[in-house]
Amino acid sequence: MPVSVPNGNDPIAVIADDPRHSVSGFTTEFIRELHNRQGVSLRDASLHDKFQATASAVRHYMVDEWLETKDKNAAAKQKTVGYLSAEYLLGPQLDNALLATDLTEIVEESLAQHGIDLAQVREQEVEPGLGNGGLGRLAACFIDSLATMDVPCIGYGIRYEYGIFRQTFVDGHQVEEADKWLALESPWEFVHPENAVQVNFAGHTETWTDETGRERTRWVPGWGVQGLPYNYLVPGYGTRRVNTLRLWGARANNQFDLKTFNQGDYVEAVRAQTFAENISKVLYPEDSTPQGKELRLQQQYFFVACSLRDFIENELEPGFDLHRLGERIIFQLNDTHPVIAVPELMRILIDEKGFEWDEAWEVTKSCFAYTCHTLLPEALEVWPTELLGRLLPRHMQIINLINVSFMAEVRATFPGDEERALRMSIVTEHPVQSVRMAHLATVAGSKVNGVAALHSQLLRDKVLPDFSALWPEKFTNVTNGVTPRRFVRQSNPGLSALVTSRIGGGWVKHLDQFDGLEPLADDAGFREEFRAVKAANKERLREVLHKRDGIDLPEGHLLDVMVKRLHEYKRQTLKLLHVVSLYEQVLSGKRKVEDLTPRTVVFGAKAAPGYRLAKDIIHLINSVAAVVNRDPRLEGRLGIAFPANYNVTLAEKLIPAADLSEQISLAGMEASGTGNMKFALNGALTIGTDDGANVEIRGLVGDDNFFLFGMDEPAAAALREQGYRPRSIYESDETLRATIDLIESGIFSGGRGGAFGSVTSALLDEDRFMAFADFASYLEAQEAVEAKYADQEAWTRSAILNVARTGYFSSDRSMRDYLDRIWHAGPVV
Ligand code: B1N
Repeated sequence: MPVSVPNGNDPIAVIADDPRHSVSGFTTEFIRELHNRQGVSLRDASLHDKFQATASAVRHYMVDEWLETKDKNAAAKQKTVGYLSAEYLLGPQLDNALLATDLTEIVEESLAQHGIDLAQVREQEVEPGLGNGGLGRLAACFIDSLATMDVPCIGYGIRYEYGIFRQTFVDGHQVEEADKWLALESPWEFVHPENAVQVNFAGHTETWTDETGRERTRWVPGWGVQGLPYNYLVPGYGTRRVNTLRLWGARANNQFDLKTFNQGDYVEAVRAQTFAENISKVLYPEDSTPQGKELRLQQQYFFVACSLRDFIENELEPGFDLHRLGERIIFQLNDTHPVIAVPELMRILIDEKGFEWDEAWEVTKSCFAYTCHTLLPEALEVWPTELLGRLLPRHMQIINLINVSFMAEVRATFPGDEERALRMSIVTEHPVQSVRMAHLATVAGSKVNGVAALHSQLLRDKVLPDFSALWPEKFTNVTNGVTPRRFVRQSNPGLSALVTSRIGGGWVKHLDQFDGLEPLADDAGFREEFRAVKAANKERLREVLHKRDGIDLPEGHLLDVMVKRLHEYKRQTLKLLHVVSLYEQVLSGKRKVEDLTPRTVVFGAKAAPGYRLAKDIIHLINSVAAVVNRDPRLEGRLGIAFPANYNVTLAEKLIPAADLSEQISLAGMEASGTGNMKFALNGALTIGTDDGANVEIRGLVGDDNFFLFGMDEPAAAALREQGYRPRSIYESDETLRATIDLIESGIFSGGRGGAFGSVTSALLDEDRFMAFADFASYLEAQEAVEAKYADQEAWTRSAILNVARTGYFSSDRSMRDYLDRIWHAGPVV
């Protein structure tokens, strides 16, 4: 049954006044698309044809508003947010477009009249997986919020031909398959080959004297490529604004290469073209740990050069004075990936527009702000000057010049402190001469922000302390958020309808209205309805996992969910040790099986293909699952479900069904997390460390409604300082020892001991992220979970309070913070 949620006190969605906004109106559009786009009759149409026709017909309803938005922007001449991000993890588009156009019921009815099931049509969509995890999904939430808040924004990024790999399991091991998401074409994009942008690489620089006798520099590139813009519509909710996401695809450029190489090596010229087309071929599947590959730098410069050129040449009126560029654009650097935009803008202003250095630098500083998303030192991008200088010789010069004046400023402010100057330098000499992109971003950006309160504090105090001493006012925090449209309204229709029946529908745009639910936590009738929603969501998940993965979730279990990228710092192993310890306790008779709270632990996690230990952990999880799930001694009271290929589509089904949200990274490691917010907003309770945004979640929901465990960041730092010895914890903690010994016994590897030696010895010998140190505390917190779950009324009360108190984590609020404190921009209506 479709669930109708009115928009509450907000203006009705985009096209309510459109005569096409009716069942017959949609049917006309749909049949026209089937005929004209797919070239098939309804009788002969495949399910895929029906999806394509549905999607493109729905898109019709947004195009007028999209064009109108462009006109509005051009007339208003206000500041645009240029969000520069190498990743956008968009997730499926159809439901989002249906929600924005308020067409869900109309389309459902129209298709049903022709014997077509919208649910089946929906399943045809392949999500654009153009991101790895939280960073890419955050970018997608932010552009949704800006459109909804009527703020002009262009999202700029890369149209990867292959998104994040598809994960499969073969004998419990992760195997990657290419994500050919474009194989059946995307109905959502508009490509404009006529607006292709030239992007150059390599070559050399030379000086020349202009008419005024001034010495100038120019870049004589070695090869080039064209960037083709692919436009995606980003509709706001409950507004007429439709913003643009502009993703660039690389195409070979004949004229340029052939001219350059003509007299020389023709074959080399053609080879270089093929090679050029690889630039937008594939998303690097590393989350948090960039590998410093040349192709990645090419990708970064490629999309940034296209985007700057596009904004300056196409989005500003002819004759606009670029000295005032900062009044019209703020480029937000989503981590260091787009930071090469800084020297690119300098190059454009100086070499092409004839600016003096100081003028160009003033403009550049006003056009950028930088968001840091990590604390892991290995995640801070560094490019060898050899590589940068070879690929982008002019940019390397400019970076050196920026560094010269920056070093002069440091030395003037801290005379005689040469060590400080070396620590702060943009160019480091060790281990090889390299450019630290985070330093460059911090020097150039008007603001630098972390993504949760704790993270921003650690960023100031531990990652960039010298910079925060020099420019304290540059540093700020903006806690991440998630879009309530996708992650509550679309993904949890049951909860949406229930909430709307009590507090109205205004929450979809004003999530702080969730606080109106607070008194309902004490209403037994509401609690019962709330539980019924959760039960229905679990049932829906059971159907999805059965069909998608052949997994049969047991009924009536506590659903304990840990979904995120596989990384040691996130500590999936700690979760697994908990499961193995429960199993061990039953096997050894320390715990009666009937004392186990019936529980299914759900994992979802991709490992970077080159991250050996992470892949071994996946293999271990699958191996434990294979044994535990089949052991009759557990009487079906404990199980593991590990569906392969966790993605946005699955997240939308999994999160609304969860009871318990696992957010168990070592304190001080997870910059923010955003899954943690999605679970809380959907009424799961969190078991978590004092890390990232968990700190703020706990502060808002209260200690009674959150299961805290483990060391806090200062405690973890102190333990590391004093010398951490995981093996001594293993020796002194009987439960831990029995758990590790059970893994090493070979029981999960057909009797073969040592099969998981890479995992156990990483823990016993090093345990970089101190899982052993937090193990006892984690088990204790899990006992508290079981005690609370046994009292369903108390549990539900806490779950409702989690929903009621976490409206703060709307990405609309994050956007308001960026607008007020960093961008100094606002809506255009
Ligand atoms: O960004 C998210 C945060 O919520 C997470 O805590 C954080 O881990 C994540 C290189 C990254 N940080 N760094 C990356 C991704 C891809 C890549 O190639 C780094 N992702 C995060 C949103 O703030």
